[in-house]
Amino acid sequence: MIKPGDLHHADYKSAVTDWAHNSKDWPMKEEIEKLKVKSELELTNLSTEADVYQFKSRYLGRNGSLTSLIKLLRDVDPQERASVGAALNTFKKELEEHIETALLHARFTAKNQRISESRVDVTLPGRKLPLGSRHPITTIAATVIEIFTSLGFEVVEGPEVELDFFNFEALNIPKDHPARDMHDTFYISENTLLRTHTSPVQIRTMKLTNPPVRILCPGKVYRCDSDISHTPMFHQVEGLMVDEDISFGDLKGILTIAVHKIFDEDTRLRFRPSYFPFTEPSAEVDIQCVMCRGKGCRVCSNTGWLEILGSGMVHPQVFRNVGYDPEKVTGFAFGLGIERIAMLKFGINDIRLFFENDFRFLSQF
Ligand code: 2U9
Repeated sequence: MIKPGDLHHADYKSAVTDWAHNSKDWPMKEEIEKLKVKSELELTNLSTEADVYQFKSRYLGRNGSLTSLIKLLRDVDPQERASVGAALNTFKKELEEHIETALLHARFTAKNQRISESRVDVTLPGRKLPLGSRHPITTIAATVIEIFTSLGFEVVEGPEVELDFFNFEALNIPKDHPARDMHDTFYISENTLLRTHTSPVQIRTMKLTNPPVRILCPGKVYRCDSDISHTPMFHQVEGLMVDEDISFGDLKGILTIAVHKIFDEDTRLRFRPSYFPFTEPSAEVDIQCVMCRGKGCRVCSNTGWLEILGSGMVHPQVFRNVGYDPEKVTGFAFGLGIERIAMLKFGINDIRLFFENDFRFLSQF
């Protein structure tokens, strides 16, 4: 004879019903005990929350094993019904408590598993954040500034929008000079313009202070020009040294030290006569070509030399224009373009690359 305890849950209801209706030799309490043993065994095998809910539905669901037993209570001998009912009730309560405990356990286990799976390994190396770098123009400007400040020059800055007087007139640049033409200068009005060099900063400084003067004026300057070696804005560093008895020898000495520090200690340089309205005499400084070491190449137009800066002794008229007595003081001045130095040092052949902000270019520095 098939007994209810031998059956699977699906067969359970009908088998137990058959038995309850057909047989009186199968005590209900024994059946409860069997189901209890079976449920305890199953309870030990539950691991996930889903397992627990399935278990609950197998025993306490509408067609569950215990629910089926409870439904049979009305067929039980009336004398035994109360005690069987109490036994069923106790079993149901125990089962509900076990289910609650199993649920808590399953949730706890699942949570622990989630935590251990997502645990951060603090010994792993951190993710590298992309690190920016200095713009090559900033690097060269900083190098030049460091060299001259270590030689006793003080950095002074001034406005980029200037008066014609400070940018041209005071610097002895005549009215008919091509630099004053609309094609070379960005005019804001008849009398105001974007400075074409940082020289007006030296004029302003001299008008405000008495000699001695030893200043360095870095900054942006503007010229109406654009091609492979010119941009409408570029950076200059200009310097001025004024005192009693400053000579062309001082100019040569200071600029030789600076050029050797900017390039190489054994870089050959030469002072070549030139002309600027604001200096007399004037000289341009050439270095031996950094590409061919003087042999002659495309970069130096086969001359073996590269022009890197302009210089000269401050013109007496410039001193008069700022109220200095040219009989009492002398001085030298110089100017260099930062982009040009950067192009030579880094081997860049197009000045426009500095301002296009192409990451492939910038990330090389
Ligand atoms: C005062 C007196 C004299 C500054 C000077 C140069 C020569 C010069 C160029 C270099 C390359 C400009 O950037 S560039 O295109 N500069 O050749 N500049 S002497 O002379 C001064 C400045 C201020 C009061």
